[in-house]
Amino acid sequence: MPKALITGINGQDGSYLADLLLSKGYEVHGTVRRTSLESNEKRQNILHNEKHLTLHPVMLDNHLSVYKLIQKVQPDECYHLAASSFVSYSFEDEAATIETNFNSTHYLLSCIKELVPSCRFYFAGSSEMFGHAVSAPQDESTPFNPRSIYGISKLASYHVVKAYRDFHGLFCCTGITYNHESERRGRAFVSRKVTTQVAKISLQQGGALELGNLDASRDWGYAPEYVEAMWRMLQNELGARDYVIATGTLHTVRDLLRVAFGEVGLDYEQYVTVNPDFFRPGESVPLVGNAGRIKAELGWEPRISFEAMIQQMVRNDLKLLGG
Ligand code: G4F
Repeated sequence: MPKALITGINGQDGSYLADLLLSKGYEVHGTVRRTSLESNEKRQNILHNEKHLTLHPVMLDNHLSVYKLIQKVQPDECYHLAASSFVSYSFEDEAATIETNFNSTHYLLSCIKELVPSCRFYFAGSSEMFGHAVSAPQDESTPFNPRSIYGISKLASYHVVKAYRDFHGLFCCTGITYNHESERRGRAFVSRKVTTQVAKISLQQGGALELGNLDASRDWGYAPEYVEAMWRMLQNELGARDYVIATGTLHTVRDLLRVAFGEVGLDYEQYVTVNPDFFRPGESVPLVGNAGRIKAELGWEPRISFEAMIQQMVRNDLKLLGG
């Protein structure tokens, strides 16, 4: 039975990946923060499968803890998804973002090299590595140009992954994922913020919805499909390669509002107010990915449409609220 280690197993992607790997017969281990063990709510994405998982409360920004983890688990595959993942432009968050996102990647790779060099390693990169992109759509050969500490921390990790592949011969690779959403998405991200509030409004449990730039656009895909791409990357017979994981289609926040409010028969213009506090720095070139390489080499492509995904998220939030 192959053994997989997922960092950040209780997050959106970690939990879907755990479901997928269990269904494929893997022994699945995952890291969580110690505080997550004290709260069922923080583990709500994995509670349904928890008895089949082995959880490890580990500080990933501590080298010795990571060493002991790898020594204990001896994984065949490691999916490094844990990260401080909200793209903040606040200076206060910088040190923590770098420590969590960069050091954890380096510590995991250095321990894998020492203890279990045959372990295959996936790193969760991000379209934020393209940041102020030089062209659109972006693919694996587009120059990186991060615009946030989050993007910089991901790009630095990408280079460490590449170095361990090129200089130490490890099977390690980076998936450059664009935004991916689902019923398990955190409520600070715009898709879930909207679908939760739409459900509340429809059930007369909530009022106005405050958002930032309604004309901001993103390449939004469906998280369960993206974790399948991650798994395929570690089975790659061509060797360890980096891939862009995206839909190739842009939608605006306004499109998101139309679909979400439309699902409950309401007009978003009656409920939405714009708050400049939620605005981000402007974008002249949109972040939209070309996933042609992963389609050609691994046969992966997105299936569910943006509209169907958002409608499904609204229906799920209605159900959670008892509607
Ligand atoms: O949902 P968001 O906060 O996601 P963002 O910043 O694009 O980051 C997500 O995707 C990245 C790429 O995969 C990941 F690296 C990252 O970890 C995370 O998963 O914002 C999406 C868009 C932005 O353009 C934002 O300006 O929505 C716009 N937006 C407009 N009003 C808002 C709001 N975003 C949030 N969170 N809240 C608003 O009220």
